[in-house]
Amino acid sequence: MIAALEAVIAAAPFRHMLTPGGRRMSVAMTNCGRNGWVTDRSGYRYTGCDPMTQNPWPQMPAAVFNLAARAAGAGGFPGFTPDTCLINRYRPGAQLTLHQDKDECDFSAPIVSVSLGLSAVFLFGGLHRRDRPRRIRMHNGDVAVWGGTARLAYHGIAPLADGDHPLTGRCRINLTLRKAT
Ligand code: MD6
Ligand code: FE
Repeated sequence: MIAALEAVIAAAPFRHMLTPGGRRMSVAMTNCGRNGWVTDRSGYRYTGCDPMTQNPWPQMPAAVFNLAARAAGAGGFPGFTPDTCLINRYRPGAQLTLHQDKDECDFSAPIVSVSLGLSAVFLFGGLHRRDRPRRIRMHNGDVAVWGGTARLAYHGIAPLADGDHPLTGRCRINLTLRKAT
């Protein structure tokens, strides 16, 4: 998995995107698959090309697609065909504030999330931002399948604690696979 991702990252390097409000995200991101999630001053959206290189996003490695499809099936969502894989890199201190994933066209498809490297605390809230989130530790190799009534739940990642992981060094990598279009 890591070897396949290294080729993706060589073609579409990690970058810190800007929120629509102009803030630099602490999480560095890139994508593979037919669509890629981006944010800048004009908002959140999916694009077919990497705005940094103008090239189409690198193909989704088969190992990544197959893992996601298999995990979704095991979680009760057979026939998942993700067309996008967002790759998030967290260094110590990086975080993702509470948000909903709602830039996709079809909320009947689940999301599959794969955690690699350093552990993180996943904040899993409810359908309203004010709902107090549960804290769930995500470790290397953990896969979360997320859909149905939870598809639009608020969630985030608490600031990453420092550490050193044999697979990734001083970072956590998260893959978030979705059906965007
Ligand atoms: C992360 N994940 O784990 C960020 N979104 O680094 C997400 O924002 C996420 O893991 C929707 C469903 C699953 C996720
Ligand atoms: Fe999310």
